[in-house]
Amino acid sequence: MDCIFCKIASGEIKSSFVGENDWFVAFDDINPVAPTHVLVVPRKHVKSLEELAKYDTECMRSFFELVEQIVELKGIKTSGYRLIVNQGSDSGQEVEHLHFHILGGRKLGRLG
Ligand code: IU
Repeated sequence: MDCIFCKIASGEIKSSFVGENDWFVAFDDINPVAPTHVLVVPRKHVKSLEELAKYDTECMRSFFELVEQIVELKGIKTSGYRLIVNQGSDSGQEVEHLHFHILGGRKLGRLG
């Protein structure tokens, strides 16, 4: 499958992970929009939140544990951060492999 995030997750494309577990890998976004901009990506080619929700609760727990590790590592746990998923064309989603953006390190402004 020609999916860049599958290739990053499998190590076929070299990337420096800022965190990983059995279900997810996390790496710095190549085009950051905040001082901290990390992507958390399922190792499997999951396309949507609905598809991810079919996996077991261990997967969900591992996701939130990894987010916690990353915000601690990046020093934004106390100051705060935003967790975003773009899904579908109205959201501006560019990569079809589901990914969660963690943004922080500056005032992020209102959504809208
Ligand atoms: P979006 O939610 O699909 O719009 O976000 C895709 C993100 O993936 C975007 O912030 C890109 O900068 C980022 N990205 C990346 O970090 N590495 C890549 O090789 C590619 C995109 I392609």
